Amino acid sequence: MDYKRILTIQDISCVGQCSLTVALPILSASGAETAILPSAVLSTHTAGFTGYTFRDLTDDIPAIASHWKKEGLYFDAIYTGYLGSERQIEYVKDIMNTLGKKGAVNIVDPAMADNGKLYPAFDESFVRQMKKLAFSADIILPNITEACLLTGYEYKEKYDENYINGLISEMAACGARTVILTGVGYDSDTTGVVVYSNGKTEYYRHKKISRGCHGTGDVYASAFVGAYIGGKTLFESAKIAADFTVLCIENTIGDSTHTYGVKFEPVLGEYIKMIK
Ligand code: PXL
Repeated sequence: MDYKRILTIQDISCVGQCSLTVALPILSASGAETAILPSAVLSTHTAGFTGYTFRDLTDDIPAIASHWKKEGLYFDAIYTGYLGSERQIEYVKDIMNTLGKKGAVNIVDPAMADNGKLYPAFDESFVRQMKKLAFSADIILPNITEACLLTGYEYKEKYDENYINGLISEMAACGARTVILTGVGYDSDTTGVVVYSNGKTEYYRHKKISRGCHGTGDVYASAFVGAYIGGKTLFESAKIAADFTVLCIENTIGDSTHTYGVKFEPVLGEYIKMIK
């Protein structure tokens, strides 16, 4: 297997099992060299905690990127998650345009919303900037809320296949080439992921666990990126990421005191087996 170098750009939530504290170990477990660019440093994530600290690192980014250029450090894939500011998005776009090796894959998880709502730190103007980044990427990994915000499509909690096909068409019309749409369930016991690429749509249905856990979007996206950059197909990668995320949730739900993230570390070995 080729040894690939991935850059992931997302925040450090010091405690909270999301963003870089999830992406770095999962991508490393996939066998790729993983470079990081922290978008911001927070004491915890913003879902369910109050009084968290937030240091935006936007102003550090241009100097970091220009040092990498000077050193000739380029990447096989650039994968972005939760970003620190609207202004930062321009810098991230520039990094995608200039620091990828030939044929590099740009992957955007437009981590900004869930369950019909934007995360507390973001507003409409952030969404407008995120659209530019998302629709210039090779692969986008939104949930339904994020896909609706990116396209202006009406958000619905209850929906059918026609609704989802309409949402995918809107994404394609806005310029999306490959979409991994997460959290798509058509009945109460299952959920799944829609994989859209080259005009073709496939669906992977899997078990739904009733307790929603924070950080699973980041576990999913990181597991997907690791599998895909490691050589699995889009659909295999989407399936592996889903199966691994379910495993992480199953490993967590028995512990009612563990509320802020998923206990993914004890099952990382299973992820390594899945991508072999
Ligand atoms: O998991 C997405 C995420 C990442 N980083 C921070 C967050 C969230 C979701 O709320 O608050 C800081």
